[in-house]
Amino acid sequence: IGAAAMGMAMTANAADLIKVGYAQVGHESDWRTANTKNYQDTFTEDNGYSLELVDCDNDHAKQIEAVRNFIQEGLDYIIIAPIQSAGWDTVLQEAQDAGIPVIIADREIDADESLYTAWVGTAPHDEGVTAGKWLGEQLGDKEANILQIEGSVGASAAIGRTEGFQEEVDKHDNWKILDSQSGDFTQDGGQQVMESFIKSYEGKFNVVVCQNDNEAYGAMDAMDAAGITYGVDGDVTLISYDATHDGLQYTLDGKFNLDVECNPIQAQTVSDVIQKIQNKEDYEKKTLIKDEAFNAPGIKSEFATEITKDILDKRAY
Ligand code: GZL
Ligand code: ZN
Repeated sequence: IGAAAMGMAMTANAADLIKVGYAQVGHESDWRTANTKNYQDTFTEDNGYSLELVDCDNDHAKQIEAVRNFIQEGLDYIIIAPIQSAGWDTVLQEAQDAGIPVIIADREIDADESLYTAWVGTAPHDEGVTAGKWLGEQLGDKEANILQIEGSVGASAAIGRTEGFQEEVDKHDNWKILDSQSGDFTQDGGQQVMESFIKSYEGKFNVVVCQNDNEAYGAMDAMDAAGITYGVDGDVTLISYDATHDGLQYTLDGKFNLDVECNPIQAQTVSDVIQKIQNKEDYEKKTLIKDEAFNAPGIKSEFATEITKDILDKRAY
């Protein structure tokens, strides 16, 4: 075809772009930052999209409002990473009535699955089970007095990790979770909760579980300030989740004993679902993003891989 016609075909004008809204949790953690960047790098005009990403600042009401605005704007697709699992039926029904497909991403919601088109995310329950199985393998029949810093209240990522880990705790009659409080997936939250734990339980705990790397950074600061040692050469076994770059660096350095991965690189998988819907092809209702677990060098485990500099350098986030 002539150059002019080719020119027309090549420049996808605004009308051809698929209009996508992403109601993002917020900016609470390095994991979230990596997830946001991944969407911005994937849902580009070159890839045929116009992306409206709204940071909902960890506020459920703001997230509902963002979705309502997407509906008003008549976007083609709405993606939601739900801050909390509860409270979605009404707005999902509104999106469905407006004929806009909704994809739930990253976390889970407590809503009938007929209310959304597809789900792409990870398995926090299994992540919690992995942490518990690894701890059991490493402790043998030694006792565990555990302090847990949970993620954001009502978030499936926190609920799942708590429940999965609890299943493993219940298998050991000499394990006890002394206390478990939310650090809201933030470094400040982790530090504040750990400081209060130290006041109540100093000298009584030998395991700290943080439900994301940023909370673990805060917990390390609090333990450093109290002269409590942790990691492979410390008195306290430190377990974290996310396996972000800095979390794996601490694992490589032996400060974290274990970091259970939760992979934020999910945008391409979501885009693939959208493309199938666009092309009226069959697509999976649910797609699980695979996770691994990494432990400090020198630790042999059936449930985790020894982190190496090489693995760290290859990490996408
Ligand atoms: C997990 C994700 C969680 C991360 C946190 O799927 O939703 O939210 O574990 C993030 O770091 O804040
Ligand atoms: Zn289970």
